[in-house]
Amino acid sequence: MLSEIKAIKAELLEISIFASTDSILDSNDQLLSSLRSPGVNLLPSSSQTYTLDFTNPEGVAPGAYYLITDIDGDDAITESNENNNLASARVSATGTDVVLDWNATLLNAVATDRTAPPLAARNMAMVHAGIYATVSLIS
Ligand SMILES: [Ca+2]
Ligand SMILES: [Ca+2]
Ligand SMILES: [Ca+2]
Repeated sequence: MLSEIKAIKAELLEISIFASTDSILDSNDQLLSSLRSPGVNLLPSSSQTYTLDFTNPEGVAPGAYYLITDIDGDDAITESNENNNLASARVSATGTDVVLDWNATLLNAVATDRTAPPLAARNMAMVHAGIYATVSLIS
């Protein structure tokens, strides 16, 4: 992400991880963990691994979420490309199962699409009928 600049010698590099219902970082997303690493010294095309520990905060319900990593969110490092410092991956939160994941995906789709309540209710009923039929076949 930061390899496009010739070399990085930063006093402080900020890395943050957020939980989001979509792959877009916005003010509604829950900050899970962040760190400020002193003494970063990267050469072009080199990399460094950082570990951020977090537990599910109380505001994050079980289900599927996107983890979004934001590097240099406070813009302490000047780069030739400031628009490639985010990455996201969809994960299942601790304590979830496939039904909760499907339900979370459904709720995320409704929230992202801003589906009107009558249509959302119909869509959710259809998805849950499908979940019930699928789980019935498995068990
Ligand atoms: Ca978001
Ligand atoms: Ca920057
Ligand atoms: Ca960049």
